[in-house]
Amino acid sequence: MENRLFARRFARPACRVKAAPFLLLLGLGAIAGLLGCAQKNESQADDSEEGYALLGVVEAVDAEANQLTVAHEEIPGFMEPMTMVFRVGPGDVKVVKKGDRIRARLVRDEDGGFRLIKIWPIDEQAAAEMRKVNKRLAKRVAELEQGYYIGPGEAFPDFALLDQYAEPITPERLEGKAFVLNFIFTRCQEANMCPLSTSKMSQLQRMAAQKGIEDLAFVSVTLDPKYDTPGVLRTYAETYGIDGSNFHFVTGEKAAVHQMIRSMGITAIEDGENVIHSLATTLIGPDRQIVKRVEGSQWKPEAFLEAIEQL
Ligand SMILES: [Cu+2]
Repeated sequence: MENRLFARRFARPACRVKAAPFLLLLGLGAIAGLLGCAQKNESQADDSEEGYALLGVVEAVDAEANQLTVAHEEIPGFMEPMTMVFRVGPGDVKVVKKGDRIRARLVRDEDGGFRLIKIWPIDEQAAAEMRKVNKRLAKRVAELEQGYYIGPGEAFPDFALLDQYAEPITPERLEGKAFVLNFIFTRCQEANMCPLSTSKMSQLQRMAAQKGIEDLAFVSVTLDPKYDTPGVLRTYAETYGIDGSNFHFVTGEKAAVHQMIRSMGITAIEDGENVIHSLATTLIGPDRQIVKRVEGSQWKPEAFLEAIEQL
């Protein structure tokens, strides 16, 4: 097996496409124009700095009112440790459970109410496990030559990220399943880019279900891990009416997500609340070999369904 992989890696350089020199020739504006998803940047401020950093333990979840009761630690210069009720997003009340330790940003609503955004569950043990796996992803990316990515005929890299249920997603969890992978971010305003891509993934999921195809999964990796928490992705998936049983919207530590983006030859440049990005859709076989890759948003669910049926 090792020989085969070894031989594959060196025998098939043609399946890696040289992309970077082309991109380097283009200015930022040109990339924005060509690749879409460019929105006017209203604020230059780094939104990770919005509000106050908060650490706490969830004491109650009110799914109806979209509120969490959180016993939080001291917020230096702002608040003593105390238990209070916070407004949160509709996805957050579904992802976060009583007893969870969380980190979040505390902001004020226009009416003065307290709101938590960017809510992440804290699980040090799981995070350490995931970092271990993502080190292998980082190593794989570091081995890629400038401008090359991991393409058809090669093995899909190791990774460990979190889905819209805050459950870890790894190739092991997808073992024995083919999966279709793409990249999106929930704030994308360009109808022809992420929204279209998500609609097509959802369409492909329905088509495959109608054909009775099992052992198939869908993975959409965020291009905006700073904003797209599991809770935000949960709301996004539900807005599209997606069956979450085999469709994972994934996020995680920024470095790991960016390595995943890089490994698949995607460009993603943060620009305020927007991400200027390219797109690609990839089919990975149950043996973890990359089978098919289509650049941009013009891929056809029918063509992917056909490729899936041929696996
Ligand atoms: Cu987009």
